[in-house]
Amino acid sequence: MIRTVATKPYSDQKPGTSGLRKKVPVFQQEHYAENFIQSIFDALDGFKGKTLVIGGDGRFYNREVIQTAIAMAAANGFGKVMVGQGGILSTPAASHVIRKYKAFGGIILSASHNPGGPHEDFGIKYNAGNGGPAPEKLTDAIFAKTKVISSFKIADIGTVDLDTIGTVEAGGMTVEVIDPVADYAELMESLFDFDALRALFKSGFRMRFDAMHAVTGPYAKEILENRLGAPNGTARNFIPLPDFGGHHPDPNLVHAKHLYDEMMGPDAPDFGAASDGDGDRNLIIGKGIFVTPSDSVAMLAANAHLAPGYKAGLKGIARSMPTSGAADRVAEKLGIGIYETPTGWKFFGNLLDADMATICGEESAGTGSNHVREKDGLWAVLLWLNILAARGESAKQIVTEHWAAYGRNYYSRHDYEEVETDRANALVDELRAKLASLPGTSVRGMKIASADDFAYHDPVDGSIAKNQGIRVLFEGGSRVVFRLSGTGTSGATLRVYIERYEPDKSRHDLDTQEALADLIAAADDIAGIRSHTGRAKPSVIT
Ligand code: VG1
Ligand code: CO
Repeated sequence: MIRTVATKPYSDQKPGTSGLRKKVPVFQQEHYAENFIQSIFDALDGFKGKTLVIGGDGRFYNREVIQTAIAMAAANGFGKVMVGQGGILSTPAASHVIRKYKAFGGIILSASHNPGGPHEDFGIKYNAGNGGPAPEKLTDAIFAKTKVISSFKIADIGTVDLDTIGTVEAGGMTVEVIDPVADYAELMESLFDFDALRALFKSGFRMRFDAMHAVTGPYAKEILENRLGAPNGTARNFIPLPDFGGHHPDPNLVHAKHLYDEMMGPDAPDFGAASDGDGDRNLIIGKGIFVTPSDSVAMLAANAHLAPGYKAGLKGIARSMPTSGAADRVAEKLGIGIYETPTGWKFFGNLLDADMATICGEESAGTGSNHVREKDGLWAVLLWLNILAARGESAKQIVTEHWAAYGRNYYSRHDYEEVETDRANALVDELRAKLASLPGTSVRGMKIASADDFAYHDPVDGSIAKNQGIRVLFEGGSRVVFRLSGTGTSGATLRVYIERYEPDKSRHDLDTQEALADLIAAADDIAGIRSHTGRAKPSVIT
């Protein structure tokens, strides 16, 4: 039943910020997915007879690759596969299932916030037994295997029925099709005060949750409407579609503009939220106020003790380097540790496992805690709801009170998408070459205090990750950060992160782009963004 199939390596299977992401036609090349999956198994040790969790965000090509992964898991000697019904598991739910059932690890099929469809994006990533994305050491080992692979193993087991919950035998291995929502919903119920949330909705609290035709639809329907009693229609676009209805399932102010407009409108609901393709990101918009993800992680950390799951307080907070320093001020006030990591959730795993951090966050709309080892979109939404219920205040009140207490970190990210790779690399190379000469010089009247290429020294395992983003820090704490995206699938995406701290309460209601105008201009002066990219303005501003 088990076949060993000869294959040739592909040279482009290096995992990025979050797994391997490519266009669907790339994945459809002969043995492309098989090569990568076999390379994952080849880089692992000791899984014979153990359990592998498999699930995806439901995008185009999900079912095909799931069948392949199941047949290859059987051939490689796994004892059991647990797979979400219909091939569905949100990223945080997969993380939870791996942990709850003590699986050896999991394969998550997703390209997250990238669009889906026959000509759009697909992705594969491996999560380890702690439920978290493979650390760099493992992704490097997987990449090394992809370069030398000569065969893969697959079992002839026919097509597994992914739609019927239950257990079947296939190729000497057990396949259990599980309800993708049940375990996750139960976990949320253990962390948050569901009675208080039911009472909130009963009192007439109105909410909009936009699942963007991506994986969180069934989760939001079950938790918000069925369990918490929010009115029918609270969850929008809740049926996962293989092409996300033709949209980018990226919950930001560009791709979820309709939600933003509704929340700023005259008859706005009390609270608006959205999640991305694989359910690990969150967009939070209160009635009349957008909450930046960097602010959101700070505000959630400051108030987390109001939710039952966090009433003992936090051990520490971790944020990715480009995320604003708002969370640092909360950590300082709470007297707990603050950790600054490179971009990508895989860097939080060690801190969470070592119980050094309880809440983690990224400026890209990712927030999560030690309940799983991934960022978690609905979790962030439920924690916000729990805080709103406990404080009896609006999101806007909570945000403005937070700024008054801690000061406001004006923050924005400018993305230049699909820039020619050579031009983007030239920008970065040039910038790197002049880093040493920048400190002490002034741009637009602002003095540069330091400039470097961020390197992370993991305090738990001692590993070092270099070249994780170029930072230019000004006197007074303002900064601009430059890095190239590791999740895009065509050309290069330049991300420019801009931040300025404003302690003065009377200056907390400025327009963000205006408040940052000097720094935005300085970023262009320093890096020559326009001349290098040939773009007059960013493609996306968040
Ligand atoms: C982006 C974000 C990063 C996030 C990653 C995965 O990476 O900036 O913060 O962890 O996407 O998110 P990059 O390398 O493109 O900047 V998800 O929701 O796409 O898995
Ligand atoms: Co995602």
